Formats: sequence, structure tokens, C-alpha cells
Amino acid sequence: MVIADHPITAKAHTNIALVKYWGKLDNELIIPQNDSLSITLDEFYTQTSVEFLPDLAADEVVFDGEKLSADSSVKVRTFLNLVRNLANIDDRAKVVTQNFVPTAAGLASSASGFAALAGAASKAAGLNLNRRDLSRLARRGSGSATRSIFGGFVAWQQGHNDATSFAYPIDEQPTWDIAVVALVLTAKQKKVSSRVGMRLAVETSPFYSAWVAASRADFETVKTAIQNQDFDLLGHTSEQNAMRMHALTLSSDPTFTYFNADSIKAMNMVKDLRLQGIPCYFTMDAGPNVKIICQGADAKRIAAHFQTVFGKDQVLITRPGAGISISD
Ligand code: 2P0
Repeated sequence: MVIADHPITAKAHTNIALVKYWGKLDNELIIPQNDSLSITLDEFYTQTSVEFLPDLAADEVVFDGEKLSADSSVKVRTFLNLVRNLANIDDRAKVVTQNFVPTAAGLASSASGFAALAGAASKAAGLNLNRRDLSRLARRGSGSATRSIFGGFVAWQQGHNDATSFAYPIDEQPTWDIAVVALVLTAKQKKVSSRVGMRLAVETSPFYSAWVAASRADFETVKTAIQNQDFDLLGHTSEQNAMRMHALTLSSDPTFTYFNADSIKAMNMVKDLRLQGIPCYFTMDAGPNVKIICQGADAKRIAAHFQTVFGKDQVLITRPGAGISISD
């Protein structure tokens, strides 16, 4: 094992879950309560370079051109410690990361962020991890990052410990024409982080065990829909699963929601389009943004429809994206 003598750069795309992860069995190792399933997106990604340097006194993290304080880089430094332990090295690292994702607005920037960091840091430290082990490492940074190692449709097997909780590809290069229209309704930081929100759900929602049971069934249904390229089954089940997740926020103590008025307006618009015969379904994550799952041939007219209401720059069409790439 040799530490790289130059910065290693990794690019990882974000993903949106069709069957969500919302709750941990193990908070330290980030072992989830159920299997989840996502699409990796080509438009939103993070690029991160890492170099371990013997003369550096402390880890240095530059995020979108700004040097982070020790406080705001805690999660990154904790993750680097994990990599140092695995590689048995002591050097501090210089990390430069650029996000091409609206941060913390429910477009899962932590997914692409920790996937890219796992890829760049592990290789820079001289570790040569296969993609399964990379997904296990990314998981320690953020659960959703586990899935961003692979492209296309990806599953995260819940597992029961560090060795058995990892992602695997279901269909890395889908041959059917799926698109996601992302509505960026706000790029503001969310008030309740996913980490806090899902912990509240596990600890206080009386519906939590029903969520786990429903998600297990949804996972099998979406997997079958992907195998059969059954768009309506995939869309319908994903929309149901998203609403079941959001029912956990409404039933937590204290109650909260990630919906804002525009989210509800957008969800109703999706249902109206469906009544007009355009097959499309929505999903939402830990923020007010709405993502519309549709067929590629309909993406432009669906986007145009939402642009008239929410503004041109707020509506982005994206398609299934690739898995992680790492420089030599
Ligand atoms: C998901 N989300 O499956 C779900 C659906 C948001 C809603 O995973 O605590 O940033 O770092 O493991 O991965 C967002 O939560 O949480 C997330 P941690 P993470 O994509």
C-alpha cells in the first residue's frame, strides 16, 4: 500500500431513492432499517480531490472555493480518520471539493459528496477498494452515499453489520427511456436534517414498523417493475413510498414536514397531468423539492409545463447517470 504522490480526483453523481431509506438500526455504522433503491442522476454530481501530505499539520477542506472551519468540516475529518485507520497512515489531507448539486435542499448532496470523498480519499491513501467495499466505506459518511457508487438503478442491501450492508447495481445502463424532472423550489438549507428527522421517526412515530413492512414490499415491487420495464408500476410504487416516508415526519414527536406550499402545488400538478393521460409520478426527499419521474419522450413537455409556473431556471431535466469515476 503506497500513498499517492499527487491528488486523486473522484466524480460521483447524486441519486434519488424510489424506495427510501428513513431510519437506522445502527447510528454509528449507519445500518438502515430496510433495503432501499435509487436512480443515479447525471446532472447532479460532486467532484473531489484528495492528497495526503506529510507536512500538513491538520486536514484542510476547501468546499466550493471556501476553506471550511474546523467546526464545519467535522464530518469530513471524521471520515478521513476512518480512511487513515483502514490504510494505517497518519498524514493529514488536503481536500478540495466542488458541488454541482443544490446543497441541502433535498437533492441529496451528501450522497454524491461522501461517495466522491470515499473514492478519492481511499485511493489517495493507497487503498485499492472494489466497488462493493467503496460503497461500504461511503456508507460510513452518509447512508445515501452507499448507492452513489453505482450508476443507473441501484439497490442498497440493508445487511446487519458493516460487512453485509452495501449497494449493488440492478441495471447500470437502463435501456428504457426514463427521465427525472427536478423542480428546485428552494435551495435553502433544510431546518431538520435527514439524520435528525429519521432518528425522530424511529424513536417516536407510531407508524414506524408499518413503514418498514411497507418499504420491504415496495422494494420487491420496484425491483420487479425495473426487470419488466413496467413504468406505471415503478412510478406508482415510488410515489406511494415517498408519501409513506413523509407520513413519518407528520407522525413524529415533535411533528414536522419537508413540504412547503409549492411542493403541494407541484404534487397536485403531477396528478392533474396524469389525469390528462401523461404518465408521470412524483417523489420527494428531505426537502421541499419535487422530482418527477417520467418517460424520456415526455420530459420536455412536462418540464415546459412546470416552467410556466415555477420559472425557467427552477426546472431541470436529468437522466440516469454513471457510477463513480476515479482518476489514476
Ligand atoms: C434516501 N434520504 O433514501 C433518503 C430519502 C432522504 C430521503 O438518505 O444520516 O443524508 O447521512 O445517513 O443519507 C438522506 O439521508 O442521511 C437520505 P445519513 P442521508 O435517499
